[in-house]
Amino acid sequence: MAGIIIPPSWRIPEREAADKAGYANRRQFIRATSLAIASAALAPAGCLARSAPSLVHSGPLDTIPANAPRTGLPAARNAAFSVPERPLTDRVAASSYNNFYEFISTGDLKNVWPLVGDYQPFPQTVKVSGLVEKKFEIDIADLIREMELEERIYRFRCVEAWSMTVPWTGFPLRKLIDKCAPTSKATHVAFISADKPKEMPGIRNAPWWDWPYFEGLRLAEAMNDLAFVATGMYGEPLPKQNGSPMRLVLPWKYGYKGPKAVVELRFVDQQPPTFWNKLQPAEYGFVSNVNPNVPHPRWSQATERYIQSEVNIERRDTFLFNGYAEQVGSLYPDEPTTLSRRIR
Ligand SMILES: Nc1nc2c(c(=O)[nH]1)N[C@H]1C(S)=C(S)[C@@H](COP(=O)(O)O)O[C@H]1N2
Ligand SMILES: [Mo]
Repeated sequence: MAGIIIPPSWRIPEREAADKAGYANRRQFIRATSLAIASAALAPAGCLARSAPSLVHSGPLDTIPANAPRTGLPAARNAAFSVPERPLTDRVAASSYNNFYEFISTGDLKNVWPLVGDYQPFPQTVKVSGLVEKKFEIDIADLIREMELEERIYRFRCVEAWSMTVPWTGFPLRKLIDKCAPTSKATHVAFISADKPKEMPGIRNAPWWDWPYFEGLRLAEAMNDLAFVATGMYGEPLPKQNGSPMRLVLPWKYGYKGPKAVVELRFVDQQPPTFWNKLQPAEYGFVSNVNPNVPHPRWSQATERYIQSEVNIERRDTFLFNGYAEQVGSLYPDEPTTLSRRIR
């Protein structure tokens, strides 16, 4: 199956791709291999075979779930959120160069869309738990239909120093949090992603990782006007590989702070653990604001590869808070503004 997918020439060469998985994969491979060998003896035949996901989608834009709600689409653009200094990323590029480790754990890490065939984002529910007035669980399609949708154009910056500009459709995270009614004891909110090993080959093939994906924010960060729940992009429902049925977009933070396929919000009274921080604390902090002054231990963050399309990739300067200092700067009085080695 992999043989028929020809990686486009714009894919970043492996030596440049500062992938987050590389290190952890190598470190954990040995553990995993011995584990696999040990359990192979016990498991029924076939259980550990790398089952190939079914190739039911013919292209990266063909992965929009047929049963995704379309109420209110295309949503009106909110002119307060635009990116004047660069053009939009081509939508094929935004849906064919992705990070979504639930689907992929080895090989061409960014080529997620051919592996999402078995994933059924709808129906799915989101659970609201922890320090809330009343715990509840609701159908995500119902939630999407109920919210007033808007479109916002945001800069998007991955910690691996590539970036895009994406028109997201969705609603402010604050509106969802208001619905959740956290109690006065809640200081943070944890987000938990879908855990569907039968539909997600990356979870099956890397069972030693700490699934499901989990992230978190201080409540004040989550309530900031920029924090967005995306349920669509480019005027359509989210393609599966972009995080259907709903994902967070926090444009002033590195991409990994925005979990995809969120199925639980848990309100807590202390800083929650996060997926990449737990795997690699020396490289991925809890705060993780985009900051050209704070290099990743293995590469600079001063510039980024701006992916406008598959054939148009430019080197650009990275902005403090990804260009959103005015909106979020006051939340981070100690954010380094000169060259620093501090991981936050
Ligand atoms: N559940 C989950 N959410 C995730 C990830 C992931 O692997 N799993 N990757 C993160 C990273 S590293 C980035 S850069 C963005 C990528 O979003 P995109 O593929 O839509 O550009 O999703 C983030 N959210
Ligand atoms: Mo990322």
